[in-house]
Amino acid sequence: MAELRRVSSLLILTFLLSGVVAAQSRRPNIIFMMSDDHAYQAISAYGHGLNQTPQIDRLAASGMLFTRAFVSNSICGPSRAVFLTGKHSHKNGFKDNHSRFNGDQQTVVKLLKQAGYQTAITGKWHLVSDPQGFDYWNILPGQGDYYNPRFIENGVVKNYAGYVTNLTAELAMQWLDKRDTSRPFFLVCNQKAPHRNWMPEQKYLNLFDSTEFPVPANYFDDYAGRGRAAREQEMEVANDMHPYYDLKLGLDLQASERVGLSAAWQNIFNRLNPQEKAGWTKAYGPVIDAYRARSPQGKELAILKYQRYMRDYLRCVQSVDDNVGRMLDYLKDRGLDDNTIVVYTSDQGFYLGEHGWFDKRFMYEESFRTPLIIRWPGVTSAGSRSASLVQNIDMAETLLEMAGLPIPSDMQGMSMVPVLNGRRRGNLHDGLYYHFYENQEHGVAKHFGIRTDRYKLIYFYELGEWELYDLVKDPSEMRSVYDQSSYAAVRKRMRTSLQRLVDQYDDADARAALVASR
Ligand code: SGN
Ligand code: CA
Repeated sequence: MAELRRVSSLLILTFLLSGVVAAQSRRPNIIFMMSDDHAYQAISAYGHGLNQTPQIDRLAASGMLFTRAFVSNSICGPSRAVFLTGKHSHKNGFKDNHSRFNGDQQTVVKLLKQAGYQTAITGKWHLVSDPQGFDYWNILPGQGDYYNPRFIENGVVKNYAGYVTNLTAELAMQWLDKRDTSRPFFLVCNQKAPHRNWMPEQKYLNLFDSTEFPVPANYFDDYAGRGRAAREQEMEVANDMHPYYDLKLGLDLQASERVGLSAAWQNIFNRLNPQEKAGWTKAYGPVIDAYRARSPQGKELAILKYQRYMRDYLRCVQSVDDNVGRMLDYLKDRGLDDNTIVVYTSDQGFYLGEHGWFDKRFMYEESFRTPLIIRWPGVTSAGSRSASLVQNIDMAETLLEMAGLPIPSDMQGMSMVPVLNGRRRGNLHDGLYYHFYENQEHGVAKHFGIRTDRYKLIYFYELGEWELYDLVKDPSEMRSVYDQSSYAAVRKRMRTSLQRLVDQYDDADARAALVASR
């Protein structure tokens, strides 16, 4: 009898365990790809017509594309910290790029790992402290280099020959090759590209040589109709881009030229091997010669800079797109695409000449918004688009729910699952909260604000200046209506809604700034 009981309990145990294993292997794999500074304007699925990204479009064609996805603090490290924690910057502690991430805190990675997921990250990290919660990490130190970069593999620095965008994807796929196939995986593949200083891969050095990109309607913005913040920034293509470092209007520099960003450029250029340098000289030499011969000025020079910027930026995007394709092929070839969720996004948006700018930081649309495409086999309908207001603060909770895990009560976002499965058609959020803290490089004043379906209220608290935009009447945000009497009721309502979000997210600095503004 005792023997029988032992056998039957063993049987039950075996049955239960096999159930656990089956449930685990049914759980979806997740590949999360985040590029750095990839503007939605530079993804053809978003329909801006600048370039072609057939691979990212392929992902969009088989998943859901978000036309109104936003970040909560438009800059690299902070955005990544929000993604990891599902908390706003003032809660996760990483407010600007000079912060250091406290890796001891709860992250979506750790929660997935605890639940049995294998976890890995390759490429850009930018959070200073070592990654935690990843079984495997192979990250770029700081911003990383485009050519022949160093990576830090689980703490050990190694040199690689090649182009960073290809390497980041290859390291990810090599890890996938080695993983334990009996368990689901969570793989983060973060591209450095197309971050400044936009150094394209060899094979794309001549792409777009004969393309003249359309200059944005507000490229020559005079910043009238807004406050000081827009006027006083230092991120204008025409005035703040460096001739060598950014625009490659000189390659191998004279010793006397090698100061400041010119020296930085020379160091970066010296990472190229002789063959690569020769390729660059061949491709850019004629451009440099033509520029020197003509020596354009004024408006002509401003447009030339824009064209130089767009060509290199979009060439970098092309390699990103190729590698998204390699990743999708990898999944397909191994029969993994049916059970793997794929996310493509950027750490924020970017200005491609709108308002005359490059870079990000502002709560204005181009940098506040970010591309977001999610394919969840069996859930997202192919080629669907969502205009729901969603934010990077929602990503951690979304991934947890996708994996069937509970959502910790201290996370501050909302799961996007109801949007992904089509049950929720409207906005996930009534209002999105934003707070930017880093007034250093590029001179963008600190600000916080709220965006609703139609309006955006921004408070530049260092300047004591408010701005209000009616996004239906003025989608390019050229004219603040904060002081217009016809918007008095909107202004009042928006200030109340902002106060509510500040309280809900418990942002003490913003609360104090609001009190002081009364
Ligand atoms: C660097 C760039 C800036 C850029 C920041 C933040 N300057 O400092 O142009 O805004 O990174 O970018 S550079 O001279 O070093 O290229 S972020 O994506 O890392 O937040
Ligand atoms: Ca970035």
